[in-house]
Amino acid sequence: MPDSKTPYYVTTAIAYPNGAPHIGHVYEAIATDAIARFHRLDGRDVRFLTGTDEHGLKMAQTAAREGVSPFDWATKNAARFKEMDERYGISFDRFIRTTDKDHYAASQELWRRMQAAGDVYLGKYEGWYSVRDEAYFDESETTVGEGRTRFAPSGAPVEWVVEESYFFRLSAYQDRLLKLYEEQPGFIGPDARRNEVLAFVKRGLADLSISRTTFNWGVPVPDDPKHVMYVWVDALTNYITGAGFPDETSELWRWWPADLHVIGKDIIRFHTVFWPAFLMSAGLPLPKRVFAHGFLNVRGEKMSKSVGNVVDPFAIADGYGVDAVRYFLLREVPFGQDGSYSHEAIVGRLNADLANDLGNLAQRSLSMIGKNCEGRVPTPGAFSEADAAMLASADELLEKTRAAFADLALHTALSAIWAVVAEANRYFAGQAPWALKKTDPERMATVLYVTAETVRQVAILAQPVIPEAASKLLDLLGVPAEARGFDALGQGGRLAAGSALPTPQPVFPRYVEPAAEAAS
Ligand code: ME8
Repeated sequence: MPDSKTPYYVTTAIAYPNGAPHIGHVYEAIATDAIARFHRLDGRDVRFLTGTDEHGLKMAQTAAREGVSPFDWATKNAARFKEMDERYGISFDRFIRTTDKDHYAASQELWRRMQAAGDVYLGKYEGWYSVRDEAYFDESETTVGEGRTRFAPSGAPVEWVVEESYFFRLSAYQDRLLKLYEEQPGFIGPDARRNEVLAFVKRGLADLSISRTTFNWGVPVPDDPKHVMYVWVDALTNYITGAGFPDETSELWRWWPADLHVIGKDIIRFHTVFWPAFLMSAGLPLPKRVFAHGFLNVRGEKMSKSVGNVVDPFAIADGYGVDAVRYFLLREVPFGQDGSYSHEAIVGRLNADLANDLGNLAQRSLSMIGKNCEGRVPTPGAFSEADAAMLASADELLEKTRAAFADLALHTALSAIWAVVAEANRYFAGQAPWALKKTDPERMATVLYVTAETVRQVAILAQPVIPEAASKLLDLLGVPAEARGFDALGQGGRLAAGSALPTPQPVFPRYVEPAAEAAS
C-alpha cells in the first residue's frame, strides 16, 4: 500500500573510507540522524541515506601502500563507518557504497544524459592538481612555498598534470545557477556559505574535467572505458542512486528530489555548483536545500594525525555514552558554525544539562510518585495559575522546536527544550511537593502530575537527539510506543491518571572522573 505521508529525503555526505572515522564524521551523522528522527516523529515518510565514497586516486594510492586492493581497503574501512553509525543509533535506511552495483548503473546513466544534452566533450586537461583534495586548482588559487613547491588552499601540494579528459560544460551554467540561487534562496545554507558560492559563480565558471586516464579505480566512462569518471561525478550521484535512479518507476523515486543534503563546509562548492549543474543537464529535479555544518576542532586546534589529537568516536561513546555525545555536539555547537570538542566541555554538559537538570527532575518526581501515589500516575486536582503556566510552556514547545528544525537551528531547538526543563525545576522547587505530602496531598498529586506531564513532553521532543535516554524516560512514564510521536504532544496526549508505572531508575548517571572514583 502506498504511504500517504509526505516524503522527506535527507542525506549525509558520503565519507572517504580511507582510514578510520573521526569525530567530524560522527558529528555529521548525528546531526543528520536528529533531523531524520525529528521528521519521522513529526509524521513524515523519511528516507535517510548515508555511506562511503570509495573511488579515486587517493583511495587507490593508500590501498597500494597497504598492499591490498582498493576494494578490499574500502571494504575494511566502510565496515568501520557502518559500525560507528550502528553504535550511535544512526537510523539510516540505506548505507550506500559507491562500489555497489546499482551505483555504477546510476552514474553511467547520469553521464549518458549529460552527454545527450551536449554538455560532455573530449579535450586535454592540464593544470595544478592536488592528489589529497582530488581537485585541480587555478594557478591564482595556489601558493608557492619553500623549495618552489606549490600548494592548494588546503595546504596540500599540487603538481602539473596533463591528460586526455572529458569535460563538462560548466561554463554554460553560470546564468542558470545564479537564477537558481535567486529563485530558491534556501538552496544554500547558512547564509555565509550562500554568499561565498554566489561570489564564486559570479566570477565565471570554467568547464570541469570529469574523467581520468592515469588510474582505473573508478566508474568506467560509458563507451570509453580507458577513462574512469572523476570521483566527484560518481560521488554526487550517490544521492540519486539511493532514490532508485535510473529507474524512475521505482517506488524509491518518490523521494527525489532530496529535501536536504547535509555536508561539511569544505565541500559546499561541489554540492551547490557542480551537482545542480549536472542535474540540470540531465533534466532531473534539483535538491531543495544544501546545508553546510561547520568543522569540529579539538580544544581549538585542527584535528590531525601528526598532532595526535584525532578523536575516536568509539572511545568517546564508551567513555561518556552515546546520548551524551549526541547531546553535547548538537547543544554545544551552533549548527552551521565551527565548534570545539574537549573532555571538560562534554562533562560539563553531561553533568549539568542531562544528569542534573533533566535526570534529577525526572528521578525526584518519579520516585515521589512511586512512594506516595502507589506507583500510578497521580490524579490532578484543579490547576493553579502556576500549573497552567507550566503546562502551557510545555505545550508551546512543539511549535518552537519545529521552527528551529525548519531553520536547521538544532542548538536553538535544544535550548528551547532545556529552558522548559529549567522552568520545571523552578516550578518543582517552588511548589515543594515534599512539603505538601502531609498538609495537602491532593495538591502534591497535582504538582507531581504537572511535573511528570512536562517531563513526558520534553522526553518526546528530545527523542531525535537522545533516543536511548528519552525512550527510557518514556518507559518510566508508562507512555506506550504508539504515543511517542509528535501528534501525542500537547493537551491531546496528557498522561492518563491512574496508569501503573514501573519502578523509577536513574536515566543519566553523573560522569565521575576515573581518578576521583578510585579515590572515593
Ligand atoms: O568530503 N568536522 O569525504 P570526507 C566536521 N567523500 N566535519 C568534518 C570534519 C571535521 N573536522 N572533517 C570532515 C568527503 N568533515 C567526500 C564527500 S559527498 C558526495 C562526498 C565532514 O570523508 C566533511 O565536511 O573527507 C564531509 O561532509 C564529511 O565529513 C565526509 O568527509
